[in-house]
Amino acid sequence: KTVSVVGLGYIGLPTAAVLASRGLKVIGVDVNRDTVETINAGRVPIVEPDLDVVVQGAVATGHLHATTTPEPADAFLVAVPTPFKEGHEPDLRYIEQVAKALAPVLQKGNLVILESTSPVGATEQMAEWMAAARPDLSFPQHEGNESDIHIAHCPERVLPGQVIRELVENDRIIGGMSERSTELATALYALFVKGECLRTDARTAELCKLVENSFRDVNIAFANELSVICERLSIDVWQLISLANRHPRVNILQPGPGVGGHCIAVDPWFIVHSAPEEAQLIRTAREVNDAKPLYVVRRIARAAERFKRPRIACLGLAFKPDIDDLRESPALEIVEHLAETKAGELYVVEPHVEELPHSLQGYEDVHFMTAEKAIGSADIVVVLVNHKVFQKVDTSLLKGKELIDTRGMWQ
Ligand code: SAJ
Repeated sequence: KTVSVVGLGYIGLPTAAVLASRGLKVIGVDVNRDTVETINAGRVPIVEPDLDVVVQGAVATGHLHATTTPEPADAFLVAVPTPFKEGHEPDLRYIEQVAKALAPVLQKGNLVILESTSPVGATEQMAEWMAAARPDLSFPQHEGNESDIHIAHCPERVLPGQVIRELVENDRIIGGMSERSTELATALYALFVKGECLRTDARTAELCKLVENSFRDVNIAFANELSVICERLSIDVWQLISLANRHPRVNILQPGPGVGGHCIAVDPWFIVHSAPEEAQLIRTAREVNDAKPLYVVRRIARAAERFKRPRIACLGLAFKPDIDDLRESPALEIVEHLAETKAGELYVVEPHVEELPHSLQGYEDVHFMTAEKAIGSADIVVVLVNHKVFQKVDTSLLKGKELIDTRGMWQ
């Protein structure tokens, strides 16, 4: 059997490589020629632990090859981005492009799985785009219907940094547009998933993925709101949370400088967009989390008022601990803001990257350095990411410095 994985990014490439390592013939498709060439050379264009070894093996044994033009296959697995447009409206243009690009190579009996995190109704919409281009084939219309093409939504749920392990171990939601679609998709995932494959319909699967990330967003917003309340009341939020969490039914998450990444800060908006009147709490949580970086900036500015030429150490730029991913990072947003407003001399530390990101280059008073050097020379020390390497820093260096610890690392 041949499986084609369309979109070779953070989800598609690991999935393609794992399928290939199970002995299937895998055709990877991506519009980016560089990505395709890199993969065919047995290398990986993204940073993810263990991915390089799996891809290299899959290419070397001939089980995985990448191309920019779709080829016929038995099953297609679509993992392309679903960003949002102005006004938080979901942007399905990449799914539409894939649907139109795959339509010509579809054959009777094919299974098409949408893995991209999508608003409710996107899987049906994808089927409609394909059906419009292939009037000679029948597509599932409603539950239980027999059709030439089978379609399912099986949302990805892996945590960046743990992708290879979670791809295999996590349970999967399998939401077919028909019973037969669910059955065929379950059989495909059973080839490499050790977790349980849980069956449902496509719309429930779509909402389920959005709800998982919204659950986390709402809970982080609760923690972030507590941190702001505690600041007003001069109470240590970290102690408060650890005490409250000793209750058997309380489990408060950790406050931080805001919520980053491309999932948790995006997906709740898809729910808000589908049900704007009803999704009150989910919308407010997004607003609370989005407001946190500027709150931290104001707090740093207040501390800086005491110094004539404040020297500020900023520890961490990544969107969460122990990764090198700076995209949609609240830590980076905060430092960019401090640089733009000339808040002081900025000593920026990010041990997981080689140099300052573009957005911070060209400022006279922004310097890239090690944690020890930054803390040693600063008046104000701001913890933005609780990287493991920072926990090894000698905390006696902090003596006499003003500490703003957004992650509670040294509290
Ligand atoms: N964060 C906090 N406090 C916490 C936990 C997280 O401030 O207590 C912040 C992090 O620092 C980060 C952001 O939230 O900025 C998101 O980090 P995360 O580790 O919670 O999640 P992601 O975005 O890396 O991955 C999530 C996961 N979803 C859930 O845990 C419900 C992952 O399983 C999904 O596959 C992924 O989104 C996705 O692709 O949708």
